[in-house]
Amino acid sequence: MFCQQCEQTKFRKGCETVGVCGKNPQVSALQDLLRHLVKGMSVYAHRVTQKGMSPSIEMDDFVHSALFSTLTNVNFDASRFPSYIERAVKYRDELKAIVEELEAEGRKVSIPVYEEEYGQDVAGVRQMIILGLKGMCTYSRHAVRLGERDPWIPRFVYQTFDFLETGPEELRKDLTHNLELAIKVGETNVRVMEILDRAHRIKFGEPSPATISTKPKMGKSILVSGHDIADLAEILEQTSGKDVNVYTHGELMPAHGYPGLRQYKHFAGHFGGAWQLQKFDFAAFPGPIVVTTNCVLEPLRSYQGRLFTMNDCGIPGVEHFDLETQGDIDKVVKVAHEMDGFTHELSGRDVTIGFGREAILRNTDKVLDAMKNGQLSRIFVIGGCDGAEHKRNYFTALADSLPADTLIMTMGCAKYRFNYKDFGSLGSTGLPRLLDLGQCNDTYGAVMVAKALASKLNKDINSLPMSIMLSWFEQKSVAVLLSLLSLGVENIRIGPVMPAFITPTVQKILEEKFKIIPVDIRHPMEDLKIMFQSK
Ligand code: FSO
Ligand code: SF4
Repeated sequence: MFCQQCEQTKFRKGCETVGVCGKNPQVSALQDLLRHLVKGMSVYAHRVTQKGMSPSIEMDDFVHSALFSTLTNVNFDASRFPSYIERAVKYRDELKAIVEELEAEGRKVSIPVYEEEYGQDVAGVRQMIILGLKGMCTYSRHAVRLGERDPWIPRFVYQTFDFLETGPEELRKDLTHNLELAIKVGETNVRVMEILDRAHRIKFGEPSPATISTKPKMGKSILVSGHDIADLAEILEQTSGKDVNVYTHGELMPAHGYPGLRQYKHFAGHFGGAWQLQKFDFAAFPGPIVVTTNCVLEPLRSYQGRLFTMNDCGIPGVEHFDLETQGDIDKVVKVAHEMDGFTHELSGRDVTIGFGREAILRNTDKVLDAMKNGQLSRIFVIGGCDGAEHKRNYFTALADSLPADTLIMTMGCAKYRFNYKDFGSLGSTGLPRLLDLGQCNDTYGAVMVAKALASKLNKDINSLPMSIMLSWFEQKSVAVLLSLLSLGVENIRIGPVMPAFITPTVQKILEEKFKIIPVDIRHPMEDLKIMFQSK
């Protein structure tokens, strides 16, 4: 096996015997094969669209799911991949037949097997393109679950894979062209994040600030983890009136910001921390746990029997269910009723969530006044993921050291490093100093806020007193990074370490062209000084 798609990859080179995440060589090989088949399917799907026809909706949805299933911490179950592979082969053959029927002579497609033929720099950028597509497909999959389907997105995936496989050789091997394509992936991902932002608001209303508790309520309980708010909504609907409380875990915490979900009386609060703590959190939770999407880790035996996965997630020996075909979650409710639930008082803390872009934009004047009267010197945007490594304490140390005249905007699970702290409020504005915009895809909202502030100040977005940090871990953050670059955002700090697929040459180009800055994990205070000097 060889995998270097996430931040924790071994020795910052690649996982070769077994994944640091637990992915075994068998699953890795099946995922490689699946990705390869999706490329092959895309070649024909793109040809079909070029002829003015469309692959089926089933195929479009499949491409989201297939790529989602290969993301970090999504599917570790080798037994689930044959069906993906069969479908990829089936769709590829169906599409191929259409193309060949139309082009009587057929077309021999040369699919290069080894990325090595491109040289390390180009091969790395090609990886960045594919990983960005993976991240983008996960967001698109969430939007489709909410009924927002944009056919252009799978078309773009087909077209991009088609280029990577069969595009003119001189372009395929051209570093500049590949970098431009990577930025195009980012641009398309902005569109996907916007669609997802809209989809959440149409279904669940505009997020609004709220304080939620991590102190559990007495009674039977179900924990829902992952990213998919549509699934959480369905679970809330189906468990309503069934004498069971529903808690969020990990990246589902921002769901409490949506009024459409807060209306459920049994939506009881949040339990636990970020994804990497799930072995402690799930073991301690006295009820069944449903993981809608990533991140899921190989479970401890103590809770394996009460863990359920949905969508493209998979763990061998863990029950998988599909709300769309199965219809209900009575099985999960049954497990909740068989268990004790919370029977005695536990401590907890309050966390403020729900500062979506609208809530912040309504307070733009307050923010601008605070800048003018010296109550606000700088805004720090800390987005992306959390992870197990100690080096991510860089972000905790940084947030801890920010003076009282700063605002912190967060999105994604990176916030779990410091969101339990009371940062107080900003000067006389009444605004909390820590404003959480939501999930990692809500980076879209942060961009909207930055654009609004820049336009009010008659400035370019890069001249704002704002420092942006991306705590990267997996492929969604690759898509987010490419999106920010496509929008011309400069001086993004990336950490805790640079992706293994970015070679020194490519890093130099990104530093020169987009002014990206690798964080200095050992010296957060030095970094902070530089940021206050406006970088
Ligand atoms: Fe985190 Fe996992 Fe949202 Fe990632 S839960 S690590 S970038 O999947 O997606 O922030
Ligand atoms: Fe290694 Fe990350 Fe790939 Fe898992 S997903 S095998 S940890 S690089």
